[in-house]
Amino acid sequence: MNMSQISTQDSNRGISSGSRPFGFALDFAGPSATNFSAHLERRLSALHGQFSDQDTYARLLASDPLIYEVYEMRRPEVAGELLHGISIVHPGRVGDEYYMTKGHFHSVRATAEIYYCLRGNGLLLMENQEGDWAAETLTPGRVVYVAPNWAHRSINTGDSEDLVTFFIYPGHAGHDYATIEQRGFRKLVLARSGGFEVVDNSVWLSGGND
Ligand code: PAN
Ligand code: ZN
Repeated sequence: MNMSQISTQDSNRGISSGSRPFGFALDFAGPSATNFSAHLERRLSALHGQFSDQDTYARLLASDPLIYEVYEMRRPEVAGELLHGISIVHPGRVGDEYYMTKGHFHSVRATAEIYYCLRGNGLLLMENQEGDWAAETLTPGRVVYVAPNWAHRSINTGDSEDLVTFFIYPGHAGHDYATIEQRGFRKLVLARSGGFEVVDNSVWLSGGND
C-alpha cells in the first residue's frame, strides 16, 4: 500500500473535520453511506406542482414514493469551499414523466456546478432566466458543466436503473427552489415508445402555478 492509499483510508472517517485534506472512493454502484456525512431523501410530495399529469400525481401521493436521495459531504457553506456529494434519482414515472429532482437555481446566480455520471441513463435539464434551455445526456463517465446562471434538474430516463451522479459546486452558492416551484422548467421530458421526448411545459408558458 502506498502513502496516498493510507491517507485516503484514514481520512474516510470524521470526514468534514476542520480543514484537513481528505479522500474517499467513489463507488460506481452507488454511495456507501459511511463515506458521507449527510443523507437527504425526497419523496413525491416534495415535487408538488412539478409533474404535468396531476391526476396520476394525486393518486401516487397515497404511497408518496421515494423519488431521489442525496448523500453530501458537509462542508462550511462559504466561498472557497466546494460542496460535493452523490445524487441518486430512482427509476420510475408519474404518468409519462420520469422521476426527477426538484431542480433549482443557485441563490448566488453566478456560480457553476459540475456533474459526473457514475451510473444509469438520464438528462441534466437546464435553463437560464433569459429563456434559453439545454439538455445534456448523463451516462456513466460523462461530465456536464452547469454554467453560472443556469437552473438544473436531473431526470432518470432509464427503465429500471438508478441514475447516480457526483456533483461539486461552490460553498457559497445556496439554493433557490422557489423560482422553479412557482413555474417549473420550460421543458418537460416525457417517455415515448423507444425513447424520450422533450416538449414545452404549458405551466411555464402560462407564467406559472397559481
Ligand atoms: C445537487 C442537487 C441534488 C438534488 O446537489 O441539490 O442533485 O437536487 P435538488 O437540490 O434540485 O433537490 C446540486 O445541484 N446542488 O447545487
Ligand atoms: Zn446545484
